[in-house]
Amino acid sequence: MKIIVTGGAGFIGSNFVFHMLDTYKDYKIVCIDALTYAGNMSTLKSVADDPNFKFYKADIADREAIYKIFETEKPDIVVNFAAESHVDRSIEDPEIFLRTNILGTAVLMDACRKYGIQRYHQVSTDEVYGDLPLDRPDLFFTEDTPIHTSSPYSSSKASADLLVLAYHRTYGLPVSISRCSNNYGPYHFPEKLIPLMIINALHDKPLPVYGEGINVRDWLYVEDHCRAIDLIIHKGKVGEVYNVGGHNEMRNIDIVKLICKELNKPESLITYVTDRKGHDMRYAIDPTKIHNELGWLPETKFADGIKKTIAWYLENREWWEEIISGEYKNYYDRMYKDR
Ligand code: NAD
Ligand code: TDX
Repeated sequence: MKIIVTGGAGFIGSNFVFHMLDTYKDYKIVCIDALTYAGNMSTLKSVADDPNFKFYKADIADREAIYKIFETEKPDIVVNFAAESHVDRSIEDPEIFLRTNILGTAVLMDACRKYGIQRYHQVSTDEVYGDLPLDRPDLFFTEDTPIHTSSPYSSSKASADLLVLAYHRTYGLPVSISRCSNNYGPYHFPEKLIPLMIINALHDKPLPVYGEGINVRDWLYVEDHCRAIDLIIHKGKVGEVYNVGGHNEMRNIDIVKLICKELNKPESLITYVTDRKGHDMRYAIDPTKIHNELGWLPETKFADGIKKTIAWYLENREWWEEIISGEYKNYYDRMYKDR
């Protein structure tokens, strides 16, 4: 079995590469990644010499490059993680989100049609459903919840999902889609809430909480997401969407306070800053379908996962120190200086 994993030098993609190489000793994993600001070869260092692993630096929206790789590799399955993934960056400048997330998805699926494939899997997000009100804790996103997006990021991901389902109906492409809630764990890029707060707290820098900090996210340890995708590509039904989430809703402010506590830092570091434009209030996944059909359940409780994650950032300083010393500084200033 040969699997193309796009975006494998990013957060979830790299964790998926590790999971697959560990779990299936006879599978070949071919990673395609453009190595944007979010992709890092040092993340893949532990598998670089694995004979079952191969890496191509390429942009998924570059049709010629992608067709060439498919012609050479003839993959059985494609799992598409490659994306522009940060909501705040999409608010600043949407265009690259449209190119990578929509056009890139179309190019990959065209390559699948041209060269033949057993399965094309699209890694999507709960953000395509929009948000839920804080005063209705009884409401959850199911696979039948209408698409109703808020940001350029989520709109680009929703557009891609519609294209994936259209390619199934129109061309009979064997597709599946997973829509997962917020992930956390090793190799999470420092711009995102949990790593940003860990790294700032370690430097005794202000912890910038948007608005009142009462927005709710549904957190899942990254390895649990990887196991879900593994199950879907092997046993999930073609043409179907599967929601992935572990019923672990938390307010942003409570996460930040927990990080302060774990690192023994004062809560006085917390600084309330101007809210994100169009900020979604609450995400909450109903994972009944993937549980009933595929037997998936999350294995890592948040209390353990956050400890493991903090320990990882403490033990892997060189990984994130290199990132935050470069272009990231400009991003951070742009985003937070006058907020
Ligand atoms: P990430 O930003 O950490 O990684 C994205 C990777 O894609 C990087 O390695 C980057 O170099 C690569 N990439 C970007 N543009 C590319 C292009 N044009 N061609 C090839 N490679 C390109 O993102 P992540 O958090 O690992 O998210 C992975 C996927 O999972 C995304 O599709 C995202 O929408 C989805 N998702 C993320 C979360 C989350 O909480 N992080 C939750 C649900 C779904
Ligand atoms: O500095 C911050 N302060 C803050 O209060 C940052 C970076 C975030 N936040 C808030 C905004 C959100 O309510 O924390 C929450 C989480 O923010 P992000 O880490 O940016 O994640 P989110 O916007 O929820 O999107 C994530 O989950 C769904 C991923 O980045 C997406 O790729 C995924 O689809």
